[in-house]
Amino acid sequence: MAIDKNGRNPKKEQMDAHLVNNNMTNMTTNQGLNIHDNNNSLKAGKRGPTLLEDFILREKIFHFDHERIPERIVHARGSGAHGVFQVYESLEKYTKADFLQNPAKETPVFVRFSTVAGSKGSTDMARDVRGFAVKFYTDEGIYDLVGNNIPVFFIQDAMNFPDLVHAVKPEADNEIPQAASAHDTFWDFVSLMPESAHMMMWAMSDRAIPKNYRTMEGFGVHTFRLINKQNESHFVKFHWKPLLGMQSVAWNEAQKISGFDPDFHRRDLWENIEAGNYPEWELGLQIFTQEQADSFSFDVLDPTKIIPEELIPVQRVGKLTLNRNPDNFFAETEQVAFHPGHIVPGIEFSSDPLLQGRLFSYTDTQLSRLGSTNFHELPINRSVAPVHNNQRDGHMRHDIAKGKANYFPNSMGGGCPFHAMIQGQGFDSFPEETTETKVRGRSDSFADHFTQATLFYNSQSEPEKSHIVSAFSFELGKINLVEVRKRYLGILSQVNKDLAKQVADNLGLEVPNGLAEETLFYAKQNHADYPITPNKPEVEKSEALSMEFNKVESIKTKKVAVLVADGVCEESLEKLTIPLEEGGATPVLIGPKVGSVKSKQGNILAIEHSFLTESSVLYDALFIPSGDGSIKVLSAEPDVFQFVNEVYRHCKPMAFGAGAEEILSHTYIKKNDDDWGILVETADQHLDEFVKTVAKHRIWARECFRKVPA
Ligand code: HDE
Repeated sequence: MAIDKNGRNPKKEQMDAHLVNNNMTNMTTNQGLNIHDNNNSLKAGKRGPTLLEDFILREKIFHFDHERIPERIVHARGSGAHGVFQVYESLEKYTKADFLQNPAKETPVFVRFSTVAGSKGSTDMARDVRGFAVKFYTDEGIYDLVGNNIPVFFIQDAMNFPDLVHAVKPEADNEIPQAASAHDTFWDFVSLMPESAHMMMWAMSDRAIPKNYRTMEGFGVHTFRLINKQNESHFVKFHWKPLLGMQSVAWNEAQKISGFDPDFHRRDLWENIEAGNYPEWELGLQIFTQEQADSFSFDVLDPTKIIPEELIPVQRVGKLTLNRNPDNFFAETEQVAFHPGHIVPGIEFSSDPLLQGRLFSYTDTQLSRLGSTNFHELPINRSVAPVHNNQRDGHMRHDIAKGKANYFPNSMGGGCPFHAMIQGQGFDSFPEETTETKVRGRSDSFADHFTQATLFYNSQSEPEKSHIVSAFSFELGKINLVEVRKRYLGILSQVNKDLAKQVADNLGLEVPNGLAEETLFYAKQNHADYPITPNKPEVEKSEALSMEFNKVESIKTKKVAVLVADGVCEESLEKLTIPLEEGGATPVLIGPKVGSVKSKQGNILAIEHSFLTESSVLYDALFIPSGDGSIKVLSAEPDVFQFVNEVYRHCKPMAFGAGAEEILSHTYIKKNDDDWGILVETADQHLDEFVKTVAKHRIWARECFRKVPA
């Protein structure tokens, strides 16, 4: 049932059975009746009133009136794609999960990426956590790994989730702001919840403004269990490692992308899959034993904690490739229903109290969203493993169950469907011992809220640290309540004094002496002895936490803006466009208007984009080739100066053909200030370095807040 050696994909075949092709067909009603006039309603005379009898009009409008379904309560904005997963080597030592046994087996998957706070139509580029939800259509049923691009979470117990979401969503009285955490209710909440400190460090880092979905990591967040055939259990943390490495944008850039192209991530995913640049991730596992878990300074059941990779290395065990766009957004990306409780034998939950609460929420929410308990019958949600049970009826039932016996046990149906007969063939829960007393409360092993927040901050490169300072300063600067700003500075003071000081300076405040009384008041409700003496961490620094220290240098799929006008020199142009294309990047010609430009050599070059439709923020790098005529036109174009200033400010590489550097004199860039990443062709300097510089992604060291306008 997995993808066979001839490439037959059972999930695709199952879904193809539902495809509707309107090619060369008559228009009909939903009852199959041919329609010959789809423009005019039935009236009493051409100028008379419309007749109620017009069932064709009524059916059309009735259907239209009900086209919308409620959006997801969180993660409403998203994009999905189909693909495959393959394990590199059998993982039988750890798990009996069938799809993790055989490297020859390709399992179909559907992945949906999302932002969390915004509505369905909100911008992709919000500062936010990204959802990374993977549905595996395995031969043993559906397995959903419903993760995020950040390995920890804001809260420790599911009980706080509705409060967190209420606080981050637009405010209750005026529904402002959309897809943004920079507002009073959110910071009020997190300033009273010190357990969110670690997550807030990640959320204020560049991880929360990924350049695209293809270049972000994914995490299962909670600790799960792997169970092998011998019923031995190991704990596991799931990771997705993008093969293109991690890339993010600058915050100033993110804000502008939201205006120029709010569908930036959606478009990127779609276009790259269409172009055959299939996004790839490796599945990483941190596998550890109960004894190891017991020895850590933190609790592995606490979802605000990571396991540093220095402690338990990530083993890369398989590959996920996204290779097919959906046929229909609504039918697939909107109707797909994930659930962390969709598991297969060999994978199990831990007692993480956040995970335990999720196990209720995800099926429940589908009732509001998809309207029926039969959501599993929708083509995108259907298992490729056969489904047989006595669950019946309900809204929109599709399957037609034969026979009278809809109960168990029965003899009238021959006892069918019967229990899986062989021991271990059906799903068995791991027999974890539980001897505890029922209690509503929180473990004191969850009370160390700052050690890992500090670890995260200390593990960043200098530019990454400065982005975190800016993000806290921006968000806290946007809120109205000075008391909340002060309260949050109290939290930052526990994470890193230097960080707190820099943010306080930007807000015109002093760093308070410890946590605010209100923060302590709420924290004491969970831990009477709060604040506790923190445990000594196993590591003081973890390079795996920094995007900068984990860069993959590549120009693959990068887009380079090439500014040209009439008179551009083709020779100069090709010096860079050819090596860029050879390396898998896309140079895009942008001119004063769409249509064409005439080169110095007299050829017509097609121009699909103009300064009017494009912006530097949609590109990874800039190249301005030589050509006197072209340079003259570009030097009189304010949009070009803006373009160059922005490319500089956002730390992107730029190259100028001989003579083209004249344009710099119209910008805020001081030529000799810093030539790192600015390549200018001269008699003895070539542009050979450009491809390598683009591969480096950004030259963050060039960052110069407020010195160059953008
Ligand atoms: Fe979710 N979450 N969540 N969540 N979540 C939903 O399910 C919920 C949490 C995540 O692309 C909802 O079908 C609770 C952590 C993703 O369709 C809902 C709690 C993580 C997606 C829900 C959490 C996630 C969702 C909304 C705390 C990372 C999008 C619509 C107890 C590990 C899936 C839906 C998609 C969606 C509940 C916390 C990831 C309401 C109660 C932690 C990627 O059921």
